Amino acid sequence: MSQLKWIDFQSLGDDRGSLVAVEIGMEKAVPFDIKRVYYIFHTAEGVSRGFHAHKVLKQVAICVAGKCRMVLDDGEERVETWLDSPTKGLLIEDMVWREMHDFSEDCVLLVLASEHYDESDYIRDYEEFIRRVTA
Ligand code: T46
Repeated sequence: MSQLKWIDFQSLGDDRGSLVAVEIGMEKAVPFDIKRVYYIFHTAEGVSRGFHAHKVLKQVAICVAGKCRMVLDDGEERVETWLDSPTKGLLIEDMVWREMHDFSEDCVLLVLASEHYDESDYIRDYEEFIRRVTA
């Protein structure tokens, strides 16, 4: 994982405040057709989430409020970053292990997903993930 892939969303702010629009099928800021949107919020203090990879699913994670720390691991390299901007999306490709830590109390993590929910797409065992990416 040589580089984190960020997507910058234009802020359509004015003196009333800010607005970000994610349009599907227009400028293709998000490099897949979005089939699902979910958001993670009210994460209890000290709780970490994720700890899995996806076989096929690609996602873009945007912290629309607060912040959390994202760890991405492609089996060769482990990198981490703070998600703390509503105008920056982090692309999470398939076959990348992810962990989310240090959620602020006000964190709302919005995720755009390329596929519908499918539990069979998850690899929740790190040893199995490593076996698959190094096979
Ligand atoms: C990911 C990270 C960033 C559903 O029923 N539908 C859904 O679309 C999702 C995302 C989850 N669920 C159910 C499955 C579990 O019973 O909601 C429960 C919590 O899901 P999970 O434990 O997988 O949550 P996280 O925060 O560990 O992971 C989630 C996504 O599942 C995952 O794809 O990449 O956020």
